[in-house]
Amino acid sequence: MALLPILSYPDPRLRTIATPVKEVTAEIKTLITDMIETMYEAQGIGLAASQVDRHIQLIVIDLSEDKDSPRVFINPKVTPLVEEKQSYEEGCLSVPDVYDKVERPNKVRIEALDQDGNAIDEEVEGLLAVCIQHEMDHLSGVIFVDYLSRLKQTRARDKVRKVLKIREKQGEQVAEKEPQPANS
Ligand code: K1U
Ligand code: ZN
Repeated sequence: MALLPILSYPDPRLRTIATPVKEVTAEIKTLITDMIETMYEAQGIGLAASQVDRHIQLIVIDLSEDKDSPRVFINPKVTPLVEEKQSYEEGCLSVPDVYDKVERPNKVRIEALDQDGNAIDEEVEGLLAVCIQHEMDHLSGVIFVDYLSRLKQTRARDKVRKVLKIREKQGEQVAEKEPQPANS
């Protein structure tokens, strides 16, 4: 098992659109295990492959208190089941220490495959509905701060920069910045 570096806002790689998984290979199974371990270590309740710089349609989520019930969603499709939206305070492992309210439909249908290729078709509400929509956004290159004001986005950028500096000083592993062309 391995811990994977998580990309931080505003890294442009977070804007990449994820492609469908064609086959659950041994390599994808290893990625799933590593993403679950990375999510637990970062104390998150979800993680999209995009956040670890793997641009495929793969999400892991664990809402259990004991962190012993990870769920895997491959090639997920999410359909809102209600028009009304509810506000929920969201966080993001790619935007550390920033929390804000986002409005989303509170009931959705999830269709996907699990890690063994079994079909998932569920109607869900509450935190799972919020979390799967947040993770689906990652697969489309959308980050929850995109729903906030410009001012809040600027503050989020500054906050992330500060948090990463502190983490680097503390010797924590942070994801390398995307290599820049020599003339930039
Ligand atoms: O995608 C991610 O970065 C994971 C993210 C999932 C998420 C949390 C809250 C609402 C929507 C999506 C996190 O796990 S953030 C850290 C966290 O554990 C958390 C933050 C706020 C509320 C509950 C949990
Ligand atoms: Zn996130």
